[in-house]
Amino acid sequence: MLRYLTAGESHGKAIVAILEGMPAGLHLELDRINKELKRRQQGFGRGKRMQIERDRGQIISGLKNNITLGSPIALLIQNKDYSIEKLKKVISPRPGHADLAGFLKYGFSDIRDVLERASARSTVATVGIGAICKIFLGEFGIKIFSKVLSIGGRHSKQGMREKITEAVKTKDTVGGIFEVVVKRVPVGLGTYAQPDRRLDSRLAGGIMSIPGIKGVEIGLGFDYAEKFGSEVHDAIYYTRGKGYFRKTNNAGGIEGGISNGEDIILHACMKPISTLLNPLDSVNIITRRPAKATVERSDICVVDAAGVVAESACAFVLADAFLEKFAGDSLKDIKQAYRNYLRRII
Ligand code: EPS
Repeated sequence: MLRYLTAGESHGKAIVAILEGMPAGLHLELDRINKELKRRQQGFGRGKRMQIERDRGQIISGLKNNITLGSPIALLIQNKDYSIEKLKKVISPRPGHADLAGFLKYGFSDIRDVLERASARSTVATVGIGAICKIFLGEFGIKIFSKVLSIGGRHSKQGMREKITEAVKTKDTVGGIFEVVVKRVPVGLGTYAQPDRRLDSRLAGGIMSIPGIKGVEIGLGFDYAEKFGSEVHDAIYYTRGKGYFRKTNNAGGIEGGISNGEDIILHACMKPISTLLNPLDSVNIITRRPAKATVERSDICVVDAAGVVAESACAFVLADAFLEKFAGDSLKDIKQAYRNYLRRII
């Protein structure tokens, strides 16, 4: 239904994304996209690059007078730090990064050719696309939020800040866990009918595609493994007018690969950034002798930003699943299909 492609190197001219399958008739304001891009740049522990960039999108196709045409939407975000040709060669791979595997896979002589595309800079495109999907979902009252739950094992706001400050002082990095919540999702997005169409596998895949993510949980997640069925499954109730509902939401809004009408709740774990100012042991790829890993400008902690990117990844998956269920070429047709469906199920 919906698909997108991104292009661009971290220090290339720009990051580009093309979104295809957005219906005609959706009102898109660039300001809304730029607000999301700005949210991605924030958070305690970001590096110097975020002081250089002022990420702003340009929509270069698919829109007329701020209304979508149903044709592909191309979004371009320029890099202020366009310097790819001038940057020094990288010869000691960073443990934890794509550096070594990418270098061996593609047969490069400079690890920079890996890291320029493997960089989390590409998440600008995910957020741009996600912002458009959020505007679409907003037409149906669906809203997506995220928050950081812990940093380096600390759960209080003060504790999280302390952990990041400690990482800055010790020239280290730190990861954490964030939560994504989606509200007012209708019953029936995704399906058990094929493994690749399950909503849970698609959401988990979307979040796992963000650099640095090492685990995703839905609802109770790994805690399910420690309980009896009678303790965890969400009992079903019905009231006239309100329809079916639950008093608990351990399933995180998804059962059998289908949204069940409750909030969708996801948790994800982000590893500490792999560029360390106090580098780990590595190997020089030219001499193959021991060397310290490359030190590049980077961030100390990006869990906050990862939450924003994950909101976007989820927005794309949900917009795709929504269009699958309520297919139509124009927003008007989709709204009609949605109304008919709600009338039937309540
Ligand atoms: C990022 C841009 C990058 C990094 C970071 C995220 O900019 P630069 O490499 O010029 O400092 O700050 O990327 C990574 C941490 C990574 O591992 O790739 C951004 O725009 O978010």
